[in-house]
Amino acid sequence: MATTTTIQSAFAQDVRKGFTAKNKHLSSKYFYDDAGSRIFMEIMKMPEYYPTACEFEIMLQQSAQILKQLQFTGQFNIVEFGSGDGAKTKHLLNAFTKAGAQFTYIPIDISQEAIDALQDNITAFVPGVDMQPRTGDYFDVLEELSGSAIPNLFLFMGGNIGNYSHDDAMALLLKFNAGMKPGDKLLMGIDLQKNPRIVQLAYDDPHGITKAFNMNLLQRINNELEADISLDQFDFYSNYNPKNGEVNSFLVSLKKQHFHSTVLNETFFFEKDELVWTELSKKYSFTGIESLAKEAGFKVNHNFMDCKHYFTDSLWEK
Ligand code: AVJ
Repeated sequence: MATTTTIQSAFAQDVRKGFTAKNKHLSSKYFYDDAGSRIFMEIMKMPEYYPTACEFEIMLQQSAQILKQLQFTGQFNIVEFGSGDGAKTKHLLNAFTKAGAQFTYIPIDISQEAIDALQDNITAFVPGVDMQPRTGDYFDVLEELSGSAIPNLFLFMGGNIGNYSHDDAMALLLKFNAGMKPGDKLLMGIDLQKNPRIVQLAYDDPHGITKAFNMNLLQRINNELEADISLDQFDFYSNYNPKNGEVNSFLVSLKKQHFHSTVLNETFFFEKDELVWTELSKKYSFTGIESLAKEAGFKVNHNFMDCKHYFTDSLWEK
């Protein structure tokens, strides 16, 4: 009998695994296809979604203090993990340049398109900046830099750490730490615990943009895995628990139903009101930040916060 082996994408495999699990789930990393990235840009423009404006304020107003706190004397590298469009980072680079700092900016992103846009954006705003962009894996670049004696500032902005469970965050931070030498710094965007209504509204907005962001996962399954999901048979639910700082987001099946994927050659079944967990967005307390840093082998140098104290760019030292 002939056997056929089909090599399936990570997305296909994760949909198969996540949609047959007892508690259905799909990783939030799959939000960011082209359509999803456009929806995320809409989220960042919403007044309810405070993290973007907060981190922007920190970059605009406190970059000179951040530079001072680094206590780097000569030439250094600024290595950014997941650089995006540089809208916030360009203010940091601009302030550093104006203060006379001597650095090479090394943004790393998986998307070449993102890197190209970033390069135009940064060079227009910070003329003469020494920029050496890379596409691909963060840890390949970390490995590459590890032989050099030049101090590094690593940037992990935007609050992406919030998408990681404690164990996954620890695994990531330990990998960062392993690629750093003593004295290297990590500046990480972290969303802080605050009035629960403010957090709830940011992740369950009245415009339905966050709902569309989540529903796009189903559209993506339809498109890429040739599935026949009726999007109007699913809803979106998001909830902030101020006791543990977790926002958890879900898709909700509005009826007992199934869909079929031609690519996966499989049918997936849902009960009425069954959930698909799509995202964790964890909010930290200062003690939570301290213990995370300590457990991963870092010392917290300083928390740079916006004026409302909603968000911190936390500066850590190895
Ligand atoms: C890009 C991961 C920081 O969790 O706040 C926004 C993504 N999800 N609204 C976040 C997101 C819902 C965002 N991060």
